[in-house]
Amino acid sequence: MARPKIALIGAGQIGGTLAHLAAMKELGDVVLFDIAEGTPQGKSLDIAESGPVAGFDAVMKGTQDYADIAGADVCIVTAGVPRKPGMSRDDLLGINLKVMKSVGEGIKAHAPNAFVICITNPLDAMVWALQQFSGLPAHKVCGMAGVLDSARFRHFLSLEFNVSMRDVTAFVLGGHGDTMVPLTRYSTVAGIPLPDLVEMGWTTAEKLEAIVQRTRDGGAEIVKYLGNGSAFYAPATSAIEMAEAYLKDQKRLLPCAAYVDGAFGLNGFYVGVPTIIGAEGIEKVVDIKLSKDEQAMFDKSVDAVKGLVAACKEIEPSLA
Ligand code: A3D
Repeated sequence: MARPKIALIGAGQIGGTLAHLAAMKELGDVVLFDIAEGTPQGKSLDIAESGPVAGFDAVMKGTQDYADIAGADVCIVTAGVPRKPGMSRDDLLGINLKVMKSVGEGIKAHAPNAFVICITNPLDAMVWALQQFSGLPAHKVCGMAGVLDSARFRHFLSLEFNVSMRDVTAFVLGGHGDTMVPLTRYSTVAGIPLPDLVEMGWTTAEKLEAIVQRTRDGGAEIVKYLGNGSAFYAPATSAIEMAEAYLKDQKRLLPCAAYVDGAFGLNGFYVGVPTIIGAEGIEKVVDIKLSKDEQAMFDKSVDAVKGLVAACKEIEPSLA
């Protein structure tokens, strides 16, 4: 049986890391597409040349031609521009919306059966636009943010509790922006919910609130350090987890930006929610119960995403 085909649209910092991870994990053959001439070719050749040492079998190809993504099983989209210090994700909307139009049309023409994972910011609005431009079924188009935001939360919690990151589970829902909703009640250390750990004296409510805020600011913290781009190792690792769940039909329960129609009181809207990812794509949106406070935070986050979607419709009337 032929290996699965993974198309990476955008061969920048995240795209290159995705290609390396996909090859190292032998998820399939990789096509790296970018408008920057030479970049995808150079990165694919470099990764291919690591193959004999690392010991993986995967064909790597760099291209400027959408025809090369034909028949891709998975497309991961990072094309566009990242933030610079002082910018919010929302400042990228105008320029990245145009990029989503060309990428959506390329996927529609050459890889209409793919499972598409968008990473380009502002995430929730871009994944919505990408689904509209590509015309693919909504359950086959999703966005990566919740896995990353939850990973950041898990990392900070493991430092606070001095326990292995593997034993910390966490849920971050809502839009991928300043209004994201880290759910402390659904986050645990080996099953012990965070509010119980506060009662047990492992941490204080104040410290927990500071960790929640650091999670919300997690992207900006890295943008500030790097000075000329945004995070790429953890974002790429998170998207690869989602791609693997699809390719291996793992039925993973992962938070991601998915099309929600009916659950959480939403009708036809992309936002970060718990989902099950398997061979059918987004197989289910898991409608968990939220407390009054959590629902209010979630609603605020949804309103922020609605504002971005309205801005997209103003810029690109064909989306209205
Ligand atoms: P970067 O290293 O600049 O790579 C982007 C690549 O896209 C560049 O190589 C460009 O040449 C290429 N590109 C631009 N326009 C097109 C086009 N029309 N078609 C094909 N390729 C094009 O950025 P990056 O990899 O660091 O980040 C990529 C995106 O991910 C940015 O929008 C970031 O804001 C976003 N991002 C999202 C998260 C989430 O958690 C959602 C995290 C980190 C970064």
